[in-house]
Amino acid sequence: MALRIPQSERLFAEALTLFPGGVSSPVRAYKSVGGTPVFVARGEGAWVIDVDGNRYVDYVLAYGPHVHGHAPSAVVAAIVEAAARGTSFGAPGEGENQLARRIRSLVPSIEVMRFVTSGTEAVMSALRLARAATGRELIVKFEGNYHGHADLVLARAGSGVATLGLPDSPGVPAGVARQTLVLRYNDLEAVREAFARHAGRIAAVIVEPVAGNMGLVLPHPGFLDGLREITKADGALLVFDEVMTGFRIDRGGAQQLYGITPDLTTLGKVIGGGLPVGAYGGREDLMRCIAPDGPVYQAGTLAGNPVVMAAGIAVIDMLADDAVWSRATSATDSLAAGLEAAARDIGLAVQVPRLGTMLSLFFAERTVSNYDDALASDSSRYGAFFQQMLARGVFLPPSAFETWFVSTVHCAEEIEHTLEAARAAFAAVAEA
Ligand code: HOZ
Repeated sequence: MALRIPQSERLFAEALTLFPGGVSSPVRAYKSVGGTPVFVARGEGAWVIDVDGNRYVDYVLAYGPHVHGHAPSAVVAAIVEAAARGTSFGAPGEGENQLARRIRSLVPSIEVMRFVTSGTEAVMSALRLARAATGRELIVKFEGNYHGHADLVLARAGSGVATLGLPDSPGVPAGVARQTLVLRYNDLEAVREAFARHAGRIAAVIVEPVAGNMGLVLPHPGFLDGLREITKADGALLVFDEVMTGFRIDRGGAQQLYGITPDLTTLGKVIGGGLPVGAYGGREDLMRCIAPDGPVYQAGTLAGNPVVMAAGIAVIDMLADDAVWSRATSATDSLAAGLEAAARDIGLAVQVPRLGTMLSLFFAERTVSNYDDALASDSSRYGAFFQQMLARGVFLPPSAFETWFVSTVHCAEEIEHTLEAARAAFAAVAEA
């Protein structure tokens, strides 16, 4: 089954002369799945339409932000109205208060927050604050967790770094890399040992509470509680990177689902409705260290942008409807169960972890618990599956190390279309 994408091919040929890899962000180049990246012309609810007119059920959803699918009318109207009033002022706006109040009511550990313009910036700022507040320098992160592309968190990173199999951190000064201790996800013993060896020197542990950048990897029971206990006992801070999981694992994020209160949280994606955004926040005593209340500097010309705030408010308000939320989580469960059944019928071993509105697919015999397990899964089979699905009108992340996202407008029709495609795709993969 061949996909006809002459316009995408033409545009990609030109893009290769303009951008590294022909793209503005590496995973989009399809390096690990092969073929020409599809150029998207527009999105409609759960679907995207490419420049050649092909339609696909979309599980990329811009890597997470579109929890209500593409271009929901309430969000579009909010954006248009805000833009008509002016796109940026470099002055406070009421929309910042309105979005912040909503975030705080859903994620109460965020007592005080600051808006920034990307998840990367949120993480950089939160970790600077953690170092300043504790007077310590070491940061603990986990293999396969991705916290954006700042120097201090690039080691053994997931997402595009894993997809492309890149070496650790060319361009990152050795002195910076030495300040980051990289441990195995779900390995509490390794965390205990690190704290024993570096007692009183670790500023923060940063973690994706549910890892979404090596495929979806769930925390083992007790892992997150253990991180909370160990950090507290040592006087280090616990930072939950919920850029991906916020408003997706649960409406209050992974911290709500697991009942853990981190000291600081980073957010992005959903709170901007698909426009560039990030936020970090947490305990008031820590956040008051940020300038101008305190000495820790961080600023941004476009931070708290009124158009972004308007989009975020509309998205969060739509999430308040319980029926809407449970439709999305049920669609995620049906899709995951259907994928498992389809693979089992063909005799293929797959793992389909799912939680909230996130899932992923590993060609693996056993549960994936950490980065080494994810790397050991059969990513070339994933590439073949991806191409089969694309040709059948299903748009998946072009990497085994990215998460699939479901929206509140993925209904029975979209799930059935996807499962029908998956049955044929698994059969083709098994035969290859
Ligand atoms: N690193 C992003 C998701 N994990 C990918 C962003 C993109 O290519 O759009």
